[in-house]
Amino acid sequence: MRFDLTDGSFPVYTTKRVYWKTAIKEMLWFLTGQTNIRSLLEDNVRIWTDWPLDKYRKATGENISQEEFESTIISDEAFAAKWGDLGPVYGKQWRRWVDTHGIEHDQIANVIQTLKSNPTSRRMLFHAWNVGELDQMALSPCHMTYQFYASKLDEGRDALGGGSRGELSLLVGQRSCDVGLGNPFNIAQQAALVHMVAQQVDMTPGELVWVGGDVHLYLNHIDLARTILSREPRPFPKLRLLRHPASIDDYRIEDFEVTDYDPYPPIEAPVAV
Ligand code: THF
Repeated sequence: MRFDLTDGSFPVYTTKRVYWKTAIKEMLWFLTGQTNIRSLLEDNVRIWTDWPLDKYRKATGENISQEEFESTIISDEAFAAKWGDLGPVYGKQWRRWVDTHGIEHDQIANVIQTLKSNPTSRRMLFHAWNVGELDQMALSPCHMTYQFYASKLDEGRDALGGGSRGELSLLVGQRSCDVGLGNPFNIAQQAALVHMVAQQVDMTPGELVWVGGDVHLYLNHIDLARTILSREPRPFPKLRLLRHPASIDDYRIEDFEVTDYDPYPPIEAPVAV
């Protein structure tokens, strides 16, 4: 799939309401390098609870409710450390990939540095599929490779407007995609990432190109899919960043302003664990 990100276009699907703030909060959480669901829950994001909850129930035999599990994660730091961590998932690999010499690599900082210093590089990517650590992850990464590409570098700052150095695009390779629940989130957050990184390197957003490997619809999402197919898509909303944070680490959810979002009603569906 290809999504035009020029002129502030922000591909949040309209055929059901997508909770784009939750999706962006998840992206900001990845960028912090954290892998514990505690800070997500403090931010009222509950989309990762099912996996630690399932593990807790199986390990203890206790049939604790989701609400009680979540409130204990928030109130009890030791409990959160023991039961809220997902292992070396996205945030760890993005910001602290450990190589065979024990050296940590901040893949995000490296990409941004290269976009600033050598934007024709063919190595501007980060990857989450750390083969040696897959067995420690609660869930192996679904979206894996993020490769940036800068074009229109020679058009001069005035052609693109706003003193832009060029146009920034992103190619995402995703091995596994839950069409009903995950994909609307993933597309919105990946588009948001292009807007953020472009701002950090003085470029303008170009295109999000998304490649899915195993793209599946769960059987208990059939009604959701039928409803979505019965709806005529509306134009995508616009995204504006209200502030110019000093670095990729300084974004807050309040910095994202989405306008002209006119979705159809939300559709609830269960997530497969
Ligand atoms: N596993 C499966 N089976 N599907 C996924 O989409 C998925 N993810 C993450 C990890 N494993 C996955 C978790 N991401 C929702 C959204 C994203 C998720 C998990 C769940 C979800 O339930 N969304 C609802 C409500 C959101 C809310 O609580 O506000 C929705 O209607 O959008 C894909 O990365």
